[in-house]
Amino acid sequence: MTDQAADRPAKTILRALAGEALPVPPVWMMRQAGRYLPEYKATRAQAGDFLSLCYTPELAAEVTLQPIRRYGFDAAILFADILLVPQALGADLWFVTGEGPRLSTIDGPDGVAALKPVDAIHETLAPVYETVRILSRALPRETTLIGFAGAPWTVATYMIAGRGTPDQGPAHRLKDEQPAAFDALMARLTEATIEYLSAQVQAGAEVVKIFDSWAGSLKGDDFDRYALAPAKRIIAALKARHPGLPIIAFPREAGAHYIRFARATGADCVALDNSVSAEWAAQKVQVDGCVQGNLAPSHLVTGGPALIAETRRIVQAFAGGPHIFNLGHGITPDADPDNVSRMIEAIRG
Ligand code: 1CP
Repeated sequence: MTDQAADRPAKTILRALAGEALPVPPVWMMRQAGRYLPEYKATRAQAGDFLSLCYTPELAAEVTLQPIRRYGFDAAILFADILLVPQALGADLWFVTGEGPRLSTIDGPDGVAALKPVDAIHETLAPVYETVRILSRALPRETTLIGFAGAPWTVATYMIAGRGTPDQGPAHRLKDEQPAAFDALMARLTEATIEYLSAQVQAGAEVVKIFDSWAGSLKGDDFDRYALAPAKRIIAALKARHPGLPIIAFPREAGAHYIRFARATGADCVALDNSVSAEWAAQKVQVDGCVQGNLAPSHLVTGGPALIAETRRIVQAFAGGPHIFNLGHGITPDADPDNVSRMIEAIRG
């Protein structure tokens, strides 16, 4: 008699992250819990506002589980936000409906000096760890739980400007005009990110992902110094504390830098935005390990034959190596939930 439990293959996401090319790639979506889902909107209304949703473990766990129930994704991503870390370091944070996040701003050394020490973050972030604990008990056994944080550069862009910016101008100015203050902020965020992700792993996260959404605005040496080096430091520290922990990194719009980033940071997987072609990335990036991506989120709004053709093309392009199917960026609120089902059907056939 074979032992069914022992025979069960390891979770598909973990197999892909370990370097296995699977006949059907595992799939999840960035922002899979979100406003395109009516059940998300209902739970968010129950929470009152976005931050209350993030800090109420039962409700944050509920919205994390909603897309798993509806679609059977291979991974669940913790519901939280990258801007909870600045708040835990003492920044004011609020969300303006229909506009996005607002924070108190940092424009020099005094602002950095006023931040709380890294050890203090757990006080604010404890509910997030509780969400992870609830999820690690509640998820189906085949579903992988992904924790996450923003990368130091991306988080710094919001802390410096006090909001999202099209070109990250204020952060570039602080970096170029007051490098000591900027470096101190980056150092504090790098250490806070290590502590935050490590606590998520202790609570039950099986994989962590580092989102550097604005890495593309770092050019030349700046990319190495402020995107590649912090990622390398965070990954090395996490792997020293949690041997074997798989890590996904997303240096969005890194372009040709993706190749060096994948080799140099020690990430087990790089997430690809949709500005790079799957065929290029298969040749240049996937040779160094697992890749994740890279369907343009707009296809989930427009649907039709283009959604199916593009989904199949990406699956085909990456079929020769380890691949986790995902979008090139987050799904948008105007996406049609039925198009997500059609995408999954095109992947799993
Ligand atoms: O109205 C609402 O309900 C809030 C919309 C929303 C959601 C659903 C925000 C505000 N954050 C989130 C959740 C979130 N954010 C997750 C949860 C898990 C999931 O993917 O399902 C994750 C991983 C994030 C990460 C995040 N937040 C990033 C990095 C990824 C990316 O999309 O580039 C960034 C840049 C943020 C900041 C942020 N939070 C929210 C918004 C609208 C933004 C972007 C602001 C801007 O445009 O600059």
